[in-house]
Parts: sequence; structure tokens; C-alpha cells
Amino acid sequence: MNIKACIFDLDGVIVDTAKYHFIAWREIALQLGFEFTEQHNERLKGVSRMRSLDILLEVGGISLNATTKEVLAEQKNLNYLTYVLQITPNEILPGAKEFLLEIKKLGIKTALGSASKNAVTILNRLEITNLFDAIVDGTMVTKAKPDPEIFLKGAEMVNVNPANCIVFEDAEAGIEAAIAAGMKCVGVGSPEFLWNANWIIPDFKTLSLAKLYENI
Ligand code: B16
Ligand code: MG
Repeated sequence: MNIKACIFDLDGVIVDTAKYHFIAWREIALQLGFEFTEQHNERLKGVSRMRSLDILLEVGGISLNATTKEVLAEQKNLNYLTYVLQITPNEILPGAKEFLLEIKKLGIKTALGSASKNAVTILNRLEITNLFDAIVDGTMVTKAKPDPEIFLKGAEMVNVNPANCIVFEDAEAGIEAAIAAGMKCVGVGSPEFLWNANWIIPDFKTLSLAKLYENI
């Protein structure tokens, strides 16, 4: 395969925001009167804000109308933003920035493909917005992962054929989206949830373009 673009998920790949999503959602669950655990939180990775709320309500066995759901989703986001607005560049996951710099230097296009509507705020906090040739976030798509729309849009924006793109993902929904887009996918994290990926890495610490070519 000739790699011409790398498309990165944000939450769980570039930065560990899952812990902030978890705290913010848990506050909503407590408010509704039930316990939301870290294990439940695994199901929220990579899925949209509204879908996350639906899963949370399913865990609590609660059914609410659309207006109340809008209010709760907004409230969760305000909780979440109090943490996100404190993020510093130190929170970039080990090796991620170095890998981005390496591939850019070698002429490979870089794109972000995140379900988060807060993606640009987070990239700005991390001071790495300028390392991406294209940014696709949750405000720019109509269909959430596992639909391939996010990644196909990223490929189009950097003008690269999907067959020449590699996606880096930490969530099952994201891996499915990459496969549906006709792209190769590297799972970042624990093999337990990423068995569908073409190759799994624990993190970016020792990754190089040469290693990627050897394994993909
Ligand atoms: P927001 P990613 C996803 O980001 C998160 O993994 C997921 O847990 C979250 O619900 C979703 O963004 C929406 O986030 O509420 O900030 O719009 O992994 O696709 O970068
Ligand atoms: Mg993710």
C-alpha cells in the first residue's frame, strides 16, 4: 500500500478525554439517581453525544422526551467543557505529536476525523491545530461513526483516495467506519476492543512510518 494520508481520531488517540467524558456523564447519571461505571463508559467511546445519552439512559432504565434529552446533553457538555478548557499540551498522548511531525515532514497528509463537536477547542488547547491539513469534526457531518462519512470527508479534503489512507482509532465504531470507508485501520489501545483493526499498537511511543509500512 502507498500511504498518502493518515487520518486521526482525537479522543483516545491524540488525547485521553474519555476520563473527562466519564466524569461529566457520571454527574448526569447521579442527578438522575443511578450509578454509571467506567465499564459502562466504554460503550460511549467514539459515539456521538446524543447516542451517548441514549446509552446512558438505557443503563439507568430511564426514558425521557426529546426536549429533556437536549437539556441533559447540553448540561453534560457544560460539565465536560469545565475539564476540557483546562487541558494543556502535556496531555498529548506519548509519541503522537512526534509521529505527526515525522509523517508531515515526509510529505504525508494529515487529517483529523473526530465525532466530537469540541475537537477544535481541544486541538487549540493542545496547540497542535496547525499539524493537521484538514479537520473533520462532529459539527461537519450528518452521520456518526460507524458510518464512514467523517473519514471519507477527511480524505476528500486532503485530496487522497481512500485506498491510500490509514485511520488511527481507539473505538470499535471508528474501526468499523474506517473499514466501511475502504481504508486500512490501526487500532490504538487494548486489543480487547480493537480486534477488527489491521494492526494494533498500544500507543505512538515507538511508532515510525517505516514500522507502519512493515505492519500494515
Ligand atoms: P462531544 P472521537 C468522540 O470523539 C468521543 O470518543 C465520544 O466519547 C464522544 O461522545 C464524541 O466524541 C462526541 O463528543 O460531546 O465533545 O461532541 O473519539 O471521535 O474523537
Ligand atoms: Mg476515539
